[in-house]
Amino acid sequence: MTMHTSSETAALLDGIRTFIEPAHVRVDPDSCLNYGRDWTRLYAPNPLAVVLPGNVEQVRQLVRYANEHRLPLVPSGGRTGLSGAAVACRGELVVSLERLNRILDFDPVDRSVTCQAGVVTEAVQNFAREQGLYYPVDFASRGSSQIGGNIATNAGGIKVVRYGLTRDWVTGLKVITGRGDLLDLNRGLIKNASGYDLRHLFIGSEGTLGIIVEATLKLTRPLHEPSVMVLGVPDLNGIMAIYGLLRGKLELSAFEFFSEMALRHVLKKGLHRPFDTETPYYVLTEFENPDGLQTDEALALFEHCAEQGWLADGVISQSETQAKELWRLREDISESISEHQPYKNDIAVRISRVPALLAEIDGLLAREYPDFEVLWYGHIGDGNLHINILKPASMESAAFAKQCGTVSEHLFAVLQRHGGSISAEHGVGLTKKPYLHYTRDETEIGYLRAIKQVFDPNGIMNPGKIFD
Ligand code: S2G
Ligand code: ZN
Repeated sequence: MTMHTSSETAALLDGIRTFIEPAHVRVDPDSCLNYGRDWTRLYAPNPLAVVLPGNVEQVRQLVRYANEHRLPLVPSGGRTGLSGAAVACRGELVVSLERLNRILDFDPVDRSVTCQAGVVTEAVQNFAREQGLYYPVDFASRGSSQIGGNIATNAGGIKVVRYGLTRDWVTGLKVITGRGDLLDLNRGLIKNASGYDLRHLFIGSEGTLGIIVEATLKLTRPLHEPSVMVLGVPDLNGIMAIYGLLRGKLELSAFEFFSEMALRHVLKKGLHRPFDTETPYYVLTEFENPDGLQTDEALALFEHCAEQGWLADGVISQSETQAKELWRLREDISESISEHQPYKNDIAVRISRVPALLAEIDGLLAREYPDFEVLWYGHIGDGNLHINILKPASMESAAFAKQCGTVSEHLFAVLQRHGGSISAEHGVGLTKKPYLHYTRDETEIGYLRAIKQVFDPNGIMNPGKIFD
């Protein structure tokens, strides 16, 4: 990374101020701290400056200027990422898209909305609801994450079992490539067999190929009166047996799990147990239940699972309010444990491999982490497990991260044998970069580098993220 003298830095920033308003070229410590990091707390933010372009043309000019001066750029959305992809810790220029925050178009025939990258996820969800439609990509950080960042990490969340990932809902994408070219990709078409679909390269690219500035998103009909069931599960094996039964009978929109240890952290924040029975694991599932017509079926399935010994207790929501309260038991986990600086795993295997993987890693983690609190939760219905190891208060962060990193090698070796991914939805960024080879082999990583070379020949786009 080129280090600049203070006079060189001043000249560089003055050059930017010739095409971006000076008020939006910031060097104050607060801006550098807040815009230089994401939700990981493992890296000291250290950006050269923070720039907030006000339109697509300014983004394009900035990328061209950055190429001319070999100035590394870190695109920045809501900075809710958990792998360090939006961290600027090596003198990069942070490019915040927050001023590009307008919903530009809606077409009721296409059932699509076009918005700028800086629109907050929840604003898109609310806009869709106002049109009588639904944007079905949903997760706990919806109130602060931005559409551009969701696309750059191909965000998943809690409805993937029915609606898939962000990738499945992007029908158009405007990007500024690392060369400073504006590409208008797919333009909202459902069908377009005109060669490589470059849109899908940018989805999940974590800012390493260019900057997403605008997206056209498909919308769908709303869920009809979803009901939520929370089930008390005695052991991990029952979870996927329950899933196999329910998914064939109910229109599931979510199938999540969490451990008793995870639940206790949420309960400490004032929420109530779903029922009196305490079990090692819990399942939270949501299914469409218009006019309550599926309730009898759900209760019959519950009885069957109980007879099989797969569950020990359960509750089904009787109102939208209760459904929301039950969801909080799952969705509040991440925030409830953040004070413990958790080491996060976000792994995925094919659904068919979940039981075998659970059996192998349950023993491994108990053996490797005898003294740490290990929390299990996640989107088990799509094969995605979040395993968070809480840092003991007495332990230094660096020593803790080192020890967890060592255990990760064992965990990822098991994962590799099951054909899994070291990162299901949080991306690779900086935290998972050392382990990328467990999921992508050297030949494949060579192709990733070659693609980056095409879109970002001067290596200014989020350098050091995903791979070096
Ligand atoms: C979740 C949120 C981040 C985390 O709760 O599903 O993706 O791992 C996570 O705490
Ligand atoms: Zn998740």
